[in-house]
Amino acid sequence: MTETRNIVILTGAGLSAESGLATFRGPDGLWEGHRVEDVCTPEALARDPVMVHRFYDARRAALPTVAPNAAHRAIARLDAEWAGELLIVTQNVDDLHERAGAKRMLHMHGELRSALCAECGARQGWEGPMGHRPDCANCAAPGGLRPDIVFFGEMPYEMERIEAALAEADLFVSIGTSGAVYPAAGFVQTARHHGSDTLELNLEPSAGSYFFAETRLGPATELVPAWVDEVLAGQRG
Ligand code: BJW
Repeated sequence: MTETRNIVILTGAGLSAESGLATFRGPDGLWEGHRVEDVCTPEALARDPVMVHRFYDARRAALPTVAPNAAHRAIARLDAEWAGELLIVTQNVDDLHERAGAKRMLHMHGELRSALCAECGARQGWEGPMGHRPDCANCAAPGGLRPDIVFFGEMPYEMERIEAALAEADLFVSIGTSGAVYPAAGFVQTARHHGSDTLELNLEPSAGSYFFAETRLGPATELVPAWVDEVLAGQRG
């Protein structure tokens, strides 16, 4: 078996569930009875900006009321202590990985604490509400700013960097994601194609569970710290 050196971790809403943030596709799904695929689109923003802004303003406002959980902290510990390459790719738009201390990470679906100019494409840090549709600080486009969120039909961020990391990975680990949304749902197959080992940590089997060499089922706050202990013990040899 290849020695594990390069790790890619993909995280989803299930990682933040035990911090009190709703997932998308459960019975208590985040979009309150709407299918996320119907409302999380550029067309929905154009059709009903008040509703879409209200939704993201409320989620941004909720961030200070939640805290990283044991799974976020374990991943941050792995980031600090793992001597090999590591890339944490989160689909989450919350800031709990960063607040736990993770550094080698990226947000492929955008961030609540960021605004995107629909005119010039500039991204800028954002706190507080955006429902009044502020002007862009970069190009001064009136009402140009929108939530910096990757909607359906839009290209996720940093795909080249992710694909490069997957091509070099010895171990791909997917945590707390349903495998319902592409391109993230296809990462396991890309990793396998390049010869990586694959592990899924989730409450229940994801849509692509059969692509993983191993699946462990349970809450992230139990599975992730145990897995990180295991990986770091292996590193110590
Ligand atoms: C626990 C737990 C606990 C619970 N412990 N686990 C037809 C076929 C294939 C693809 C397409 C198609 N038609 C269109 C597409 C493409 C489309 C797509 O995938 N659509 C699907 C509906 C089929 N994708 C896109 O449009 C993407 N862009 C794109 O493809 O661009 C073109 C491209 C081409 C080539 C290369 C690259 C790109 C953009 C997708 C944008 C997704 N945006 C959202 C919203 C973000 C903002 C927001 O937060 O509001 O991202 S949608 C939503 O889903 C959010 C999430 O990041 C994403 C994934 O959800 P996630 O994280 O998996 O959450 P859940 O709720 O689904 O699952 C939670 C899991 O946790 C469950 O499994 C639970 O069991 C588990 N869990 N508690 C451990 N305690």
